[in-house]
Amino acid sequence: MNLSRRSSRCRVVAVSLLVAASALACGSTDNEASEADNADAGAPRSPTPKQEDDEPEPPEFEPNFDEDVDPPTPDPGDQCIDNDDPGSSEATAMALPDIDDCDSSGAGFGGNPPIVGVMKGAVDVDFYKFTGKDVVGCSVDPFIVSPTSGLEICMFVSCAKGTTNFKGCTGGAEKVSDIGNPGCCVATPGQTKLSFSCGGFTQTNDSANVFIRVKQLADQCTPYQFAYHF
Ligand SMILES: [Ca+2]
Ligand SMILES: [Ca+2]
Repeated sequence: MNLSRRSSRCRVVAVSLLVAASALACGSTDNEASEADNADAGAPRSPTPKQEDDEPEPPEFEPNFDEDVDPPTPDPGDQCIDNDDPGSSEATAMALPDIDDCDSSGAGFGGNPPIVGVMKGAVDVDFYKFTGKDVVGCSVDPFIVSPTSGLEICMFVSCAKGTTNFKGCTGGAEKVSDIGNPGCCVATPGQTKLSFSCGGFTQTNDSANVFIRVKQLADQCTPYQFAYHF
């Protein structure tokens, strides 16, 4: 399913709910007004209901998956084409451009294209890596999201300096990679965000090497895409 389409559908639902809520609020105000009119003089007046905050929450930075850019699904009869297949471990991961912790520098964010690849059968494992830089003015919150169905997608971190103090996942589940890097994994379509810090009390820079692992359970040919930021 397409996330942007789903999120716009959610906005439609949210707007509809707001309209419905306003209609209800108006209705109850009218009822209260007529009750107040009918009430005996001196009866305590019910307090004015607190005005609901109508301002919707600003949407979280949304990845720009392009539904038309989804890699074409190979014909079932055809061979599974898996060009530029990344390696299956941290050591042989495909290098992605380094980014900083401003979310707009991530793949699939800020107008940058998402990463696309192919899962070829049940034994294919695709590893990617990039360095995330902790810069002034933005916050370190590694995040990954994929609209593709049937994958397990993980993000593992290893601090550039000092020990990696892993703190947990928002969405997804905590896992450790084969070589011991902590991280978060999620079944797709889905998303997960990592929380961690680097070093001890004197270490304030949370720049880190980040590894992304893509697997699938089904033995099939699955073109996929994902977006991330650091
Ligand atoms: Ca592959
Ligand atoms: Ca960030």
